[in-house]
Amino acid sequence: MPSLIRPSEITNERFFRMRRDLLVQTLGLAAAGALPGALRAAAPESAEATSATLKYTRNAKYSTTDKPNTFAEVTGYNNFYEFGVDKADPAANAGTLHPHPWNVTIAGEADVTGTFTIEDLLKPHPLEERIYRHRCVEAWSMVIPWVGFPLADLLARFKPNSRAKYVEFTTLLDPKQMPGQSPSLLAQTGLHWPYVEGLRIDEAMHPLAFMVVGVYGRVLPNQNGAPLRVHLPWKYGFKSGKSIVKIRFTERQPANTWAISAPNEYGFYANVNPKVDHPRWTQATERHIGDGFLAGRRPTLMFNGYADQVASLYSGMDLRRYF
Ligand SMILES: Nc1nc2c(c(=O)[nH]1)N[C@H]1C(S)=C(S)[C@@H](COP(=O)(O)O)O[C@H]1N2
Ligand SMILES: [Mo]
Repeated sequence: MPSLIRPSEITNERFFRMRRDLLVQTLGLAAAGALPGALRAAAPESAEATSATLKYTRNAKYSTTDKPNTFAEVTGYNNFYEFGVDKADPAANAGTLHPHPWNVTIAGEADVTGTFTIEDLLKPHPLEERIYRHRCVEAWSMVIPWVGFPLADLLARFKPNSRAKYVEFTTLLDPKQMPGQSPSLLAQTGLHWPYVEGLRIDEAMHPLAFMVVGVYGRVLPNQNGAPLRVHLPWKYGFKSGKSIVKIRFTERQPANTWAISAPNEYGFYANVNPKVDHPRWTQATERHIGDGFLAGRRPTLMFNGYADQVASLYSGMDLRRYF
């Protein structure tokens, strides 16, 4: 219960929004297509119309057969605190982000380091579409048709050395483009910028780890992390850093933004696990965005349904301790 764990400002905010989401579900508003704010303000038709189409092939092997969420849901119900804390905020506010031109710095324990244009980074990689499950730590889920390429293919080009045990991903820091980073908003979000996430190198090299540049066959909208974001479908969404400007290979486990803000609530691993609850809510079930009231909550699957592929990465580990 929140009163017992002295939640920070940010966790209060999250708790408030979760309760509101639950309320929405309870009232059946989502069923009526009347999800307030978030989904209605979303769905900017213009985003669909203006974003350039991509050339890609479908990857059935790594795609779920679950029905994808709509374009409106995927681009209108987002977490991207650099643009505000409500689900509709990123779609409404991310127009201030300029994803072109864009550079990415490669640093740390690798033979090839330096700053590269995004064109140089993307050029060698054929794009594919993968329909992935997406599970937020706030116990909601979606199914999203991402376009991108294996993260491993990108990382391998920099020849990480034997000390590269982890990879750190850093989001752009620029309060002019990302108004949620201005100091006056620190109290509201409680997060320290830039947003940083990290993976163990074997997780990053896993064939499911995906470097995302598009969604629904189109260039990634700003609110989804343009021009470059990662997605690890077996982990809670917060592991998937958006609008990445730096990739650093490290010997030590990187500190990640949410774990810094509330280490008892958000761990480094963040593997989807129905048996390890968040201190303030259950992870055993989830609300699937777009499901009607009558559908009820869905059971959460171990590793978000990807256990066959990824469980071996964690064999012998106590997943309650390494949550
Ligand atoms: N830079 C940055 N990356 C971020 C976040 C954020 O606030 N800032 N939110 C994370 C969380 S909690 C989730 S669930 C996913 C949401 O991705 P989506 O909006 O494309 O669904 O992005 C993740 N990456
Ligand atoms: Mo999330």
